[in-house]
Amino acid sequence: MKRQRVDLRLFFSPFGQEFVAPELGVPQLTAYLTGRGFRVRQTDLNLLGLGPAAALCGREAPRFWQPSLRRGARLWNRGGHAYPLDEVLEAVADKNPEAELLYERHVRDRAGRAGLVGFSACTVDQALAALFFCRRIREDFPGLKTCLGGPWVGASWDALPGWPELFSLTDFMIGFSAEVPLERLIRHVRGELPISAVENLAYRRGRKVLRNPFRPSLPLEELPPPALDGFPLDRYVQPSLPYQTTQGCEWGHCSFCNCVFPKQAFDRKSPEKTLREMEALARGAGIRSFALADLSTPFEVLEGMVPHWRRMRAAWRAMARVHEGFTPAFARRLKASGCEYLFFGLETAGREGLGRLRKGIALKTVDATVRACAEAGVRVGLFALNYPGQSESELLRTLEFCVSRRRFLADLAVNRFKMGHWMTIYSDLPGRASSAAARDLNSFDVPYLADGVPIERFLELKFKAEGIVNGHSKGPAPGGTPR
Ligand code: B12
Ligand code: SF4
Repeated sequence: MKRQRVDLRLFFSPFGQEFVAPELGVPQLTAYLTGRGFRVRQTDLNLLGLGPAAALCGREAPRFWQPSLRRGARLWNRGGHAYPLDEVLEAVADKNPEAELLYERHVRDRAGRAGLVGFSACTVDQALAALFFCRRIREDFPGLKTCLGGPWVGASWDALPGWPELFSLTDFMIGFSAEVPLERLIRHVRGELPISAVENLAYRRGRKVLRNPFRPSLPLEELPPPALDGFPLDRYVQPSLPYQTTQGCEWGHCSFCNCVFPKQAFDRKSPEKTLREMEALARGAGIRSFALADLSTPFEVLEGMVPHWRRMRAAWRAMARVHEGFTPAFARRLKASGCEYLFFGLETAGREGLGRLRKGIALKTVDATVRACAEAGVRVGLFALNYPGQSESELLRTLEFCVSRRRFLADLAVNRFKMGHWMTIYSDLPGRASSAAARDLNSFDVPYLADGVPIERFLELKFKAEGIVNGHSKGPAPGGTPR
C-alpha cells in the first residue's frame, strides 16, 4: 500500500551523546503545526543514532568529524574546537559511514515522502550532521526542499550572510521561534505564499544570503503542549517530559549570557494552562517527571505553581535564579511539590565580579537559597564562571565558596565564558572576537581574544573543584549539566 505523503518531516539531528532527555523544540513545532491542520511527522535521529542508553553505557558517540583545535596564544578558548567554514564544507561533502548508515536506515525513505524536510540543531555537531543529510537528500531527491532550525541557527543568525556556501547544501534556515515561519514555509513550498511572507527565514539568492524580517514568538498562551510521538520516552537515558512555563528570561541582563537571543521578549503561561497541560502530558505519556525547558524559571512562577504541582504528584526540575523567597519553609513546600533538582547560577563569589556580570544577585542570597533547598531535600546544582578579565584570586574564591558548601550541593559546573556570534555586538566583557570568528561555525563559542585565567590553569582548578563537590554528591545531575 502506498504511504501517504506528509507536509513536513522533522528530525532532531544526531550526534549528541549529551542529549539524554527529549528536547522541546521539535515536539512543540509538531504540536503547533498539527493543530493548524498540517501532516507532520517527527523523529529523534539522535536517539536512533546513538542507541538507547548510549551515554550510560559509556559508548563513544560516533564522531561526525574531528574538529581542529584553536591554538592562538591569546585565544580565550584556545584548545576549544574550531569549525572553520572551509573545513566544515569538506567534512560534509566527504563520506561518513555512521551518518550514511543513519541516512539509509532512517532518513531517506521518510524524507522522500515529505513535502519539506526540517532538521533541528542545538549544537554545531548536530548542524554538521544536518548539513550532511541535506546534501544526501539533494542528491537522492532533487527539488525536495530542506530547512535547518533550532538554537544553533539562532546563534548563527548574524553570521549567516558570510556563509552562502551552506545554502548549496540546504535551501533554508529559520532562526528563533519557528511556529508561524515554518507554517508559512510549508505554504511557500506549495506555491501558496511568496518567500517574503516567511519571517525569520534565511535563504540564498545568487551569492547573497538574504534574511527576512524578524518575527517574535507567539504568546505562550496560544501554543499547544508538545507532541511527543516519535520520541519514545522509555528509550532515553533520562526519560522526562520537556515543558516550558516561560519564554525568554525574566531577568535578561547578564553580560555573559549565551542563552538569550536579542529581541527575545519575556512571556509566561498562566498557571491554569500550565497545570492542565502538564497533567495531560503526564497522563498521555505515563511518565510523571518533567524537565522545565525555561531559560530560568522565575521565582514567582514556582511560587504560583507549587500548590498545584503538589496536587499533581509529579516530579520536576528546573534552572532558576536565587531569590530571597527561597526560605526554609518555601523550600519544604517546593520539595513537597515534587521538586527534585534546581540549578542556580552563582558565576562568581567576587562582589565586584557579580556587578560586572550584571547578575543582580547577592552572595548571601545564594548562600541562603542553596542551604534552604538542600536542607529540604531538593538537589542543588551551582554554575560557576571563568570570565574574561577575571583574576585567578577571584576564581579561587568562587571555587572555595562552592567547595565549602559541598554538603549542600549535588552538582557543581565550572564553566568557561563562551562568546556567541550574536553576543559580539552587545557584550561589554573585556576582549573581542578574533578575525577567524566570522568564518567559524561553532556559533555558541566563537574564537575570542581576551586576558584572564589561562585555560590550562582554569581546567586544573575546574576539575579539582568539580571533583570534590561532585564526588561528594550521590549520583549524576538529571538532564546533564546544563549550559
Ligand atoms: C531549557 C534548556 C535546557 C533544559 C531543558 C531542555 C529540554 N529537555 O528541552 C535542561 C536544563 C534540562 C537542558 C539541558 C541541556 N542543555 Co540546554 N538549553 C535550554 C535552553 C535554555 C532553552 C531550550 C528550549 O527548550 N527552548 C524552548 C524551545 C521551545 O525552543 P527551541 O528549542 O529553540 O525551539 C524553537 C526554535 O529553535 C525552532 N526550532 C527548533 N527546531 C527546529 C527545527 C526546524 C526545522 C526549524 C525550522 C525550527 C526549529 O522552533 C522551536 C519552537 O519555536 C537552551 C538555550 C536556548 N536559548 O535555546 C539551552 C541549550 C539548547 N542547551 C544546551 C546544552 C549543551 C544542554 C545539555 C547538553 C547540557 C549538558 N552538557 O548536559 C543538556 C542536554 C539536555 C537533554 N535534552 O538531554 C546548549 C546547546 C548548544 C551548545 N552549547 O552547543 C544550549 C543552546 C545552551 C547554550 N547556550 O549553550 N537545557
Ligand atoms: S544567564 Fe540566566 S539569568 Fe542571566 S540573563 Fe541569561 S538566562 Fe537570564
